Amino acid sequence: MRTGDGNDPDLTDEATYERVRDPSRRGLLRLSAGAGLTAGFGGALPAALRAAPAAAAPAAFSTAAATGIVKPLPPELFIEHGTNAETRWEAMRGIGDLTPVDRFFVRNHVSTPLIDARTWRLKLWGTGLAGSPGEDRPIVFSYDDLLGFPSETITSFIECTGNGRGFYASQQGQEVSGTPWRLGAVGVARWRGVRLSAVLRRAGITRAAVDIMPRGLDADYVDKGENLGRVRRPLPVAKAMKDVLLAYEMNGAPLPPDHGHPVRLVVPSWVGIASIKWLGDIQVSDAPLYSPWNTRYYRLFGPAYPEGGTAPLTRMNVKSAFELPWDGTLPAARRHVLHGRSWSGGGRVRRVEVSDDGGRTWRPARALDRHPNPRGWVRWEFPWHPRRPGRYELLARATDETGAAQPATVPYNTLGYLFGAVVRHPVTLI
Ligand SMILES: Nc1nc2c(c(=O)[nH]1)N[C@H]1C(S)=C(S)[C@@H](COP(=O)(O)O)O[C@H]1N2
Ligand SMILES: [Mo]
Repeated sequence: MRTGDGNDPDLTDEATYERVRDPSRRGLLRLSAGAGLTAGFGGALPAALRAAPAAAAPAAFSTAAATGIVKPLPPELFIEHGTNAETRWEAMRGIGDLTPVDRFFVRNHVSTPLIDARTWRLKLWGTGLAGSPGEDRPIVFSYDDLLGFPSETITSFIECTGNGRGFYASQQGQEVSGTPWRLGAVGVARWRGVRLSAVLRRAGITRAAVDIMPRGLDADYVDKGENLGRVRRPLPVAKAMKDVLLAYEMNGAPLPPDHGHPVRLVVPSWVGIASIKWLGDIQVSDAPLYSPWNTRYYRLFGPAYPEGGTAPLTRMNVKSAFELPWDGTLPAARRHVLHGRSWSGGGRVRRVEVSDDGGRTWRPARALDRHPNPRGWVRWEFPWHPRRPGRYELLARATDETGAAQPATVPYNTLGYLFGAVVRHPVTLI
């Protein structure tokens, strides 16, 4: 198989990936003007569509809640956005390194399916496996088969590519389509499961394999009347063989329904869409693969980007959040210790600074984690003694080990991905 060494391109390197795989550059695929530019996300789905019985679905569906999410979404922990739920950052105050399941964000294109692990099967097929098994005669693994592999545990964030999207409008005055998250579409969990590479090897992956396409068992995703099929997104073999997990546990318990029960992919540091939930099958191919999730979505379109869009997005960018209510109040004339977290798909966060004067002056925050996990986040604190009551904007900016930092503004893209600019967090002292 390709591992990215020798003459094989290392597709986990963004620059290489862009050069080798950009469909618009290769002329393999041309996006019609309307296709990528106006597409929205599940947040805009009408209620009738969200609650529709899933005729083509392989499993039972929860339609109890309007969101299609199974777990409780108490308003002190979550902000609901259509079929999605965002973590309130103040709910992370006093919480350890891991985001508990009761407050971990949920990003669902449709409803959470309820799948029985006892009858569940993972099917691998395609031209990148020895003997090129077709979809009709795949290599099959049961849940117990996966439990029989050596297990591995990693702590990694999963973050929606659109996390922070709402700030394109509120800070930059730019209209973008999709769920207007603030910064709560991210969580860190301890994931236990089986290395995807081990399962791909057992299934007979060949040296000719270049892409895999994991696909979920949730219902078909319908975007403005157009059925795009089940959620699936190609992943280069180099990343698939590197550090991807087939996870069956989250924070020490079986994966909960909303987070992919019985088995999901965890693709560390990459855009959340790569971490396919309710995994049903994986196509392994000796030719590049395409789906709407690496062509019309999850690429950057806009005047600052190449005609036809960038290559499919891979790593997440650097972000920071305060563990404070949004636009809340704090008692005036007191010393406060502000808390927050910063993270990056580029690796360890090396430095965090805070400003309370609109970014004119910055002072360093104090890291609470001595050896931050490159795939997780660093927790930090910042003593703050504001002199006057009134309205403030708190700014935090981080720099990761590659030197990537958070700018004051970011270029517009139509779908509002990767908002990595410094967020201006309002707070009033009374
Ligand atoms: N099958 C399936 N997998 C999926 C999705 C989905 O809707 N269906 N959403 C993706 C997106 S966009 C994100 S950000 C993450 C969210 O994971 P979480 O809901 O466990 O937080 O799951 C990804 N995997
Ligand atoms: Mo996402």
